[in-house]
Amino acid sequence: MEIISRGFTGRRSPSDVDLPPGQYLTTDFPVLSAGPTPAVSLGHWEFTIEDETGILQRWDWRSFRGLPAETFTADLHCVTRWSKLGTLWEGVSLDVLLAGVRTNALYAMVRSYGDYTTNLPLQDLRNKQAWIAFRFDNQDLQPEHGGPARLLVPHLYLWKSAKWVRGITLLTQDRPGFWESLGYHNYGDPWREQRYQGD
Ligand SMILES: Nc1nc2c(c(=O)[nH]1)N[C@H]1C(S)=C(S)[C@@H](COP(=O)(O)O)O[C@H]1N2
Ligand SMILES: [Mo]
Repeated sequence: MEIISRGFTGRRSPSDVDLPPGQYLTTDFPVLSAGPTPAVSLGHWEFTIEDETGILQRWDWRSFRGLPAETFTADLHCVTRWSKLGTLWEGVSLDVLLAGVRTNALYAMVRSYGDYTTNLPLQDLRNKQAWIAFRFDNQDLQPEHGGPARLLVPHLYLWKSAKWVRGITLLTQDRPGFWESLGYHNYGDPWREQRYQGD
C-alpha cells in the first residue's frame, strides 16, 4: 500500500504561504527610486511631525537616535511584483514618534528629502505597523535604500515606505501623494492586490 501524504513536519514553500497574489519571490534587494538619491548629512537631518497649523514635533539625528529603537523583520511587496521575505531592520516605531501628538487628523502625508510624498491613513502608522528604520541587515541603511532613514510600512505595497523620510504631515482630509496622484491605488494593500486606482 502506498501512503501519500503532504506531511505536517515541514512548512509549505514560502510562495504558498506568504506571497500576496501576483507576486514572485526575490532574494536580492532591487533599488527603485523615482529620482536621484538625495544626499542627506546627519548634521542637517531632521524629522518633523506637522499638521496644517505647523510643526508639532521635531527631532534632529541625535535626539531621534536617542529614542527607543527595536529590531523587526518584515516582508516587502513591491507593486512591480517582487517580494522579499523576512528582511531584518532596526528602527523607531511610529508609536513612539506619535506618542506625544494630540490630533484629530485621520490621514498622513509622508514627506521625503527629494520631494517624494506618499499618503496613508494615520491609523496605518500606529499599533506596531510602521517604523522609521535606519539599519538593514545589521548595517547602516545604504543611501540607495533610503538612508539615513526611511519609513517602513510593510503591510502596504513598498511605494508607501518612503525612503529618505523627513517628516509626516497630519491631514484632516486625504490627499494623494506622488504615485497615488499618478494612478496608483490610494491605499495599496498587497493582499487585496490594490495596485492601481479602481483595483
Ligand atoms: N523617497 C522615495 N521613497 C521611495 C521611492 C522613491 O522613489 N522615493 N520609491 C518607492 C518604491 S516604488 C519602492 S518599490 C521602494 C523601493 O525601495 P528600495 O529601493 O529600497 O527597494 O521605495 C519606495 N520609496
Ligand atoms: Mo515600487
